[in-house]
Formats: sequence, C-alpha cells, structure tokens
Amino acid sequence: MEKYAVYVPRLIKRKEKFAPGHRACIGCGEALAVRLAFKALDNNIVVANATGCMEIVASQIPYTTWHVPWIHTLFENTAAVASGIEAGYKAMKRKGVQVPDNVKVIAMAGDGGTSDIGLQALSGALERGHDFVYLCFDNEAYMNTGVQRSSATPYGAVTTTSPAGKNSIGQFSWKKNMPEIAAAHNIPYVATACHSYPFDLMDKVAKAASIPGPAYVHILSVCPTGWRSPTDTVVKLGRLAVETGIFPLYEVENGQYKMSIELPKLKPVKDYLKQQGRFRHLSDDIIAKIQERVEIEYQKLVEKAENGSKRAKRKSKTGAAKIST
Ligand SMILES: Cc1ncc(C[n+]2csc(CCOP(=O)(O)OP(=O)(O)O)c2C)c(N)n1
Ligand code: SF4
Ligand SMILES: [Mg+2]
Repeated sequence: MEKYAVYVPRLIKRKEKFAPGHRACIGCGEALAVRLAFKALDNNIVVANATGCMEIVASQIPYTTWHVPWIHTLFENTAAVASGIEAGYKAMKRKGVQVPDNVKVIAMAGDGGTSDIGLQALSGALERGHDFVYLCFDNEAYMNTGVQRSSATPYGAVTTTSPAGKNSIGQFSWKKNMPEIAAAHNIPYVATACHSYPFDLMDKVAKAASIPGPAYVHILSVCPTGWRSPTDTVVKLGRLAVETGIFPLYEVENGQYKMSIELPKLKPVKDYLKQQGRFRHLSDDIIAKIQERVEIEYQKLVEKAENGSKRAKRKSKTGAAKIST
C-alpha cells in the first residue's frame, strides 16, 4: 500500500469511465476489474472492445456505460482494430490533420476473445509494435454465451462443454499461459493483475499506458455465475487465487521478470478449489496433481525473477565500474 500512497488517492477521485447502471450479474468480478482498470487511465483514450460479457452488459442500445470513445469489435479482430486506430492517428498527424495529442488506444477482450479467437490478431499487433494497451479480462470461460470452456479454463473445471462425469474430470487441458505468450513477443511490458488487489491493478494499467509500444495486462476476473461461487466471495477468491500460487501476480518489463507480492509460503490449492462449484467434484488425487503443477509453475516464475534481478545487479556493478574508470 505504501508504494501506491503518492498517487492512488488521486486515481480514486478520478471520474468513472465505466459507469454504474450496467447489466452485469451481482458480484461480477469482471465489471469490478474493468472499472478499476479504466480509472487508472486518462480520458484521452479510445477503446476497442471485443464481444463478450463486458460488451453485452454495457452497450445495449439505446444505453451505454462508457464515458469515453468506444467501439465494439468482433472476437477475431480486436487487436487489429486497435492497430488500425493507432496507425490512423499517426497517419492523420503526418498529414497535418488536427488530432488530439497522446491518444492511447486500449484493446480489451475476455479470455475466449484473447487466448482463442483473437490470438492471431493480438500476436500480429504485438509483433508489429503498435503503441497500444491490451487488457485481457480472464474469467476462465466463454461466460457471456453460457459458460463454455476456453483454452484459459483451468484443468478440472466444469463448464457446459467440459462437464464432469464417469468418464470426464471436467476441463481436460491445463490453462493456456497467455501472459507468457505475450512476453514471448519481447514487448516492453507484460503484467498480471486481479481486482482483489485494486491498487496493484491500477498501478499496472497506468504503467502499461505510460510505456510507448505494446503492453499486455492479463487480469483474473472472478465470475460467480460461471464459477458457481457465492457472490460475496468474489474478492476473497481473487486473493486466494494469488495466495495459492494459482494466479501469480508479476510484471515483465523489457524482459525482466518481477514478482509483485512476496509469498513466503503458498496456501494449499484446496482452499481455493473447494469454494467453487466448478471444482466440487475433484478427487483428492486430482487436487494433489493440481497442487504439484502449481508449485512447479510458481517456482519457475520465482526463478526467472531471481535470475533477472541478479543479472540487473551484475549489470549495474559493471556500469558503476565503467563510470569510475
Ligand atoms: C466468431 C464468433 N464466435 C462466437 C461468438 C459468440 N460469442 C459472443 S460472446 C462469446 C463468449 C465470450 O467469451 P470471452 O471472450 O471469454 O468473454 P466473457 O463473455 O467470458 O467475458 C461468444 C462465444 C461470436 N460473437 N463470434
Ligand atoms: S457471467 Fe460472469 S463475467 Fe459475465 S456478467 Fe455475469 S458474473 Fe460477470
Ligand atoms: Mg471469459
């Protein structure tokens, strides 16, 4: 909290861009995450929003929740539309057309729109180096259309297209690691965030917007409807996802990994899984398998962050030596 003390009060007072009165379900973590993310941004933005819960609940004609320029995009082309807007502004400037300065383009989509259907457009936009921010609001399934599995649905979770039964444990594959895929494009900034850590989330979104070039922020968003969890446990579940190591909070700035929170000991994944209907059927054996996987993946991240900070120290020592000679 201390580290955010300087500017967070200013952010809190900022005008809402995602206004109240939308039609999200009670206790929607995704709506909370969107509200927080956009509070951290200036008014000088244009939003390209893929189809999904946040588009449906916020834009039913003749109403809108958005207080900034906003365009509804297809699943497939959100990052392509964002690229076009950014390139369009550049071209207009080049031609001497009067356009506002420093407009930041924000692309946003759910996990389905990001890790499945919009992945090609996103990869292209990251590779081309467009100056934009991509926000993925990950509620771990295609929620808007009735809770179908996506490649971001976690192993063992029940959805309507990955039901549990005699021959199935639910989702059969491990969650696709989208932040690592974004980081593999060697873009200037990648981060993970969750609405249950609001200041950390706002800090990362503001940072993403301040860095020239492409930035990607992956935001875990608890969905009580799809996760079959009580509406008053949304914040608690987000915290448990982080505290168990299931959803680690970290940043990758110019290739350098940094853990956002020090967790001396991870809580057991069971604490998180057992509070959600989508995991209620899991046997102790499957939970042990998930526990093992989470620990391995978490350790990999910690090592990347440690190696990175050792490298940075070595570099600064070499730099200091050079200055003194
Ligand atoms: C190509 C295409 N396929 C399917 C749909 C139907 N559709 C609209 S929203 C949606 C689910 C969105 O899932 P996600 O991106 O995870 O966002 P969420 O609703 O979970 O926030 C689907 C399948 C569509 N609009 N376009
Ligand atoms: S289905 Fe989930 S993500 Fe969509 S509006 Fe409802 S709670 Fe929010
Ligand atoms: Mg989703």
